Amino acid sequence: MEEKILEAKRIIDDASNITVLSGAGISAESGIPTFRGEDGLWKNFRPEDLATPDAFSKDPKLVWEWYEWRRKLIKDSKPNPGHYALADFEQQVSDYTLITQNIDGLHQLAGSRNIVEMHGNLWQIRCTSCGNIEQNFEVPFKELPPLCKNCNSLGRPNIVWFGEVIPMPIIDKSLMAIENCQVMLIIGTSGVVEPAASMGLIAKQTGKTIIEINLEPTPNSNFYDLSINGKSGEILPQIFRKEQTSN
Ligand code: BJW
Ligand code: ZN
Repeated sequence: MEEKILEAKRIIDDASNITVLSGAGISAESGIPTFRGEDGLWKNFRPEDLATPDAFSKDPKLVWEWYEWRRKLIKDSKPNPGHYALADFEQQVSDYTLITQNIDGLHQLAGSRNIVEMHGNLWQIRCTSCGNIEQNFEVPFKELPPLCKNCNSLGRPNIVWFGEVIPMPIIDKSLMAIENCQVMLIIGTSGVVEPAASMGLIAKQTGKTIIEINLEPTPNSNFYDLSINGKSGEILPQIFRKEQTSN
């Protein structure tokens, strides 16, 4: 492990353009459940009942109740050392993009700036009629389901559900960041949900060095240049720690 962390440090020290792809695992140490695995959300909830456009048209209130529960959970949580290590690192490197599949907003709270939110944001409501997007931090909601401030139509979470297309500007920005980087860090994602899952493969095909940080091996681990298994909240601060120089 120590050896792998030193190797990651060496790779990162030599790079001036870094792209990160993060997933639910980076927020696990903030107490936010991941999706898959033993304690994952999909153990107790069926995605087809809660995270698809069909589920929302059938029962918007049920879907909103689930999101309200998650908003409460996330509002009470804080960024962890992994989020902070990435935010500090952004200040030290000339080109840096953080692509996140997370909707929790914890990277922003930690101070990260150049963020691409692939799957949307839990704190935004999008009108199903006029498309207006509103920032909303109410927990609990004054009215459920929430209505659009512009036109009073039904609001929905501004989140990409299964079967929905990720907005093209988001895909473009992600691909551009991958194309331009020298090193890609893939942190806390199982790598099974497309199109995020293919981002690492695209980076690899275009000759980038890829470092994965995950509690456990993933289906893509063998494909990457370096795969470090452990908690991102413990590993990231070690990778980005600046050595003390004596003078
Ligand atoms: C730690 C840790 C610690 C724990 N430290 N690590 C091609 C092939 C097959 C299927 C498809 C395909 N293209 C599209 C699809 C369909 C679908 C898909 O991919 N399905 C697969 C599941 C098979 N994709 C879509 O529908 C996407 N749309 C799309 O592609 O549009 C075009 C299209 C449409 C239709 C047909 C064809 C093309 C949209 C996907 C949207 C995903 N949205 C979700 C839910 C949003 C709702 C919500 O949050 O409320 O986003 S799914 C869920 O998974 C969530 C996450 O962002 C996403 C990824 O999960 P993530 O982050 O990887 O979490 P986990 O739980 O899976 O993994 C956590 C990891 O952390 C684990 O590995 C742990 O080990 C690790 N870990 N603690 C470090 N402390
Ligand atoms: Zn509206």
